[in-house]
Amino acid sequence: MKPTIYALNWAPDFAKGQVRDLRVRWALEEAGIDYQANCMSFSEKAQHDYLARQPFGQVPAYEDEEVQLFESGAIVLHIAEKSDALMPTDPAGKARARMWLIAALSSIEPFIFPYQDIILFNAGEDWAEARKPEAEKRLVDRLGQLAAWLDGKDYLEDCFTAGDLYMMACLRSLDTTDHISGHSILGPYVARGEARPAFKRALAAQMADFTGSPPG
Ligand SMILES: N[C@@H](CCC(=O)N[C@@H](CS)C(=O)NCC(=O)O)C(=O)O
Repeated sequence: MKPTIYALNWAPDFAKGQVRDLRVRWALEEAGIDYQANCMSFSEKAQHDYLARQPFGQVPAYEDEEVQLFESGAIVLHIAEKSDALMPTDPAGKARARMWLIAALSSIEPFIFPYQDIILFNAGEDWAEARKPEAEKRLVDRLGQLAAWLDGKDYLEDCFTAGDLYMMACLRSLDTTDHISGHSILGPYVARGEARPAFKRALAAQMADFTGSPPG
């Protein structure tokens, strides 16, 4: 049985190429693991059967011969354990790759989310305009700390790992702004990820699966 990812058959334009099953598709492509995608409508993902896979009614979910999982970070880590393409072979290297994936989730994304809430989902609202400068400052400061670590390096550690995959995916979610594309260190770092053939295949596959209609 091929691993199955559960994804969406429709997303708003700004989310296309960003929906988080992309992270899982990318990991599977890097690992050379063939998979199938089960792409659902918004109403299908809210139904009882799917909530048994993903209690929050979100994508992605994942199933292979060993396990059913949700949470894109957990799924990417599970896949990474299967492939030297995503994890070094030594225990310390593995631990540091896991550390970076968790850093992306817990030390970078919490600075991205409030900012996106303001600029994407609540643009123009008085409260959003009032909070924007502080949210932007916090984000820029945190990105600066990451950039200082990456200065002079191609990847977070000696070679590309699942930690980079996840970090790059988080950073590229800022692609409607110039915080990454205009950054002298983070821009090239994310571009290095987006240039990987596995990323390109994953992105093309997600885009090709958007064949559905908006929720009615
Ligand atoms: N922490 C979860 C977040 C999943 C998530 O936010 N999924 C979004 C798509 S990127 C979703 O399903 N949104 C639709 C909804 O929440 O109804 C993960 O990383 O898997």
